[in-house]
Amino acid sequence: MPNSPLPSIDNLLTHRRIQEIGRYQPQRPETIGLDVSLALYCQMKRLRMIEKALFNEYHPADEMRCPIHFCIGQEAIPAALSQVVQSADHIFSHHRSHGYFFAKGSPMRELFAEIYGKATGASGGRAGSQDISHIETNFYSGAILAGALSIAVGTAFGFKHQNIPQIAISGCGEGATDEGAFWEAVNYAGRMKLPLLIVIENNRYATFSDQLKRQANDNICERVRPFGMRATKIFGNDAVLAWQTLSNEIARIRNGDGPALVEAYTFRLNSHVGPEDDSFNLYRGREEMKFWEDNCPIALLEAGLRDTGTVTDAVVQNIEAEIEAEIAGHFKFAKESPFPRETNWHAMNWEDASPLADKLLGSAEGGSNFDQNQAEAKLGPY
Ligand SMILES: Cc1ncc(C[n+]2csc(CCOP(=O)(O)OP(=O)(O)O)c2C)c(N)n1
Ligand SMILES: [Mg+2]
Repeated sequence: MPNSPLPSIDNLLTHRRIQEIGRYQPQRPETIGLDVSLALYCQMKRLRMIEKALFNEYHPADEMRCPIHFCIGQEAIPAALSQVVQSADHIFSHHRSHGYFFAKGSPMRELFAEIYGKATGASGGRAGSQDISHIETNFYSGAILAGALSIAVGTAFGFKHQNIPQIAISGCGEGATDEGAFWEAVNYAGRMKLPLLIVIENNRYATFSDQLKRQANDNICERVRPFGMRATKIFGNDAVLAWQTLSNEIARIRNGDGPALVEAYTFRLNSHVGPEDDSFNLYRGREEMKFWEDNCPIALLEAGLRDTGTVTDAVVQNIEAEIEAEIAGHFKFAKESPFPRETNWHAMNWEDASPLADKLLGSAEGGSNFDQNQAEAKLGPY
C-alpha cells in the first residue's frame, strides 16, 4: 500500500483508488480563512441535523407521503455551494435535493411543509422532496435523471443570450451520466460556451448498482473534456477543498470562460431512499462503509477546526442548540398546515409566467423580435 495519503485533486482519482489508498489528509481550514471554514461547518451540521430529524420522523406517524433521498454523508458540496452562489444564480438539483435546496438559502419550513404534502410547501405540496422547487430563491429540482440538467442548459443559454451575468448550476449523481440527455447537455453547453456548472456527486452507486457495472471506466471528467468543458475531480468530503474548487470554477464561469464540471467523490451513508436500511442487498462492502464513515465531511472539518481552537465542545453545543431550535417549530407548522385544495389549474399553467422564456421562444420560432446577426454576435454562429 502506498505511504502517501490520497491526493486531493488528481486526474487519476477513482472510487477504487480511494479504497486502495484508504487515507485522506484534508486541506487545512486556515487556507481559506477560519470564518469561511466555520460557515461551511455550520452549513454541514445544519443539513445533517435536518436530514436526521426528517429521517427519524418519517415512519412513526407516516405523514410524509413522498419518497425522500437523504444526503447524510454528502454535505460538503451543498455547504460549499451555499457560500459561493449568488441569489440570482439558479440551482437545478436531482432527486437528492435537500442539500441543494439549502445551498440556495431556500426556507426550511417550506421544505418540511412540502414533504408533508401541504399547501404551504415550497411547491404547494404537489411536488414532494424529489421535485421540489422554490422559485423565489431560484431553486429547482427534478426526479428524472439528467432532466433538470437539460433545463439548466436552457437557463444558461437564456442568461448568455440576454447578457444576464448569472450562472446555472446543475447538481447530479454519477448515475445521471448513464443518460443520453446528460451528454446532449454537455455537448451543447461546451459548444455554446454557456455559463453552466455541473457538479457530479459521485457516490459510486445508482440505487444498488456500482458505476463500474454500468460504465466501462470511472472517468467522467476525461469523457467530458473533449466536449469543450473544463473538468476537475476532487475528494468530495473535504469541504475546504470543495469550496476552493467551486469558488475558482464559478469565478471562471462568471468571467466568460465557459462551462465546467466538478466531480466530487463522496458517499451516501444512508440508504438510497427512505430511512429503511438497504444493506441487506449487500451492494456495498463493510470496509468501504467504514472508510467513508471515518472520512465523514463534518468530522474531517471539525478535526481541523478543533486544532485551530475555533471549534470546542462548547461551540458545538451552541451550534447544535441553535439548529435544534430552528428545526423544532417546522414539524408543527407542516403538520398543522392545510392540504392543497381543489384548484384552478389554469392559474398553475406557467405558459405566461416567464417573459424571458417568451422572448427566447419568440427567437427560436423566428419571431419578429429575433435578430439572427445580433444573436450570432453574442453566441457565435448557430
Ligand atoms: C430517467 C430515469 N431513469 C431511472 C430513474 C430511477 N432512479 C431514481 S434515482 C436512481 C439512481 C440515481 O443514481 P445517481 O444519479 O448516482 O444519484 P444518487 O442516487 O446516487 O445520489 C434511479 C436509476 C429516474 N429517476 N430517472
Ligand atoms: Mg450515485
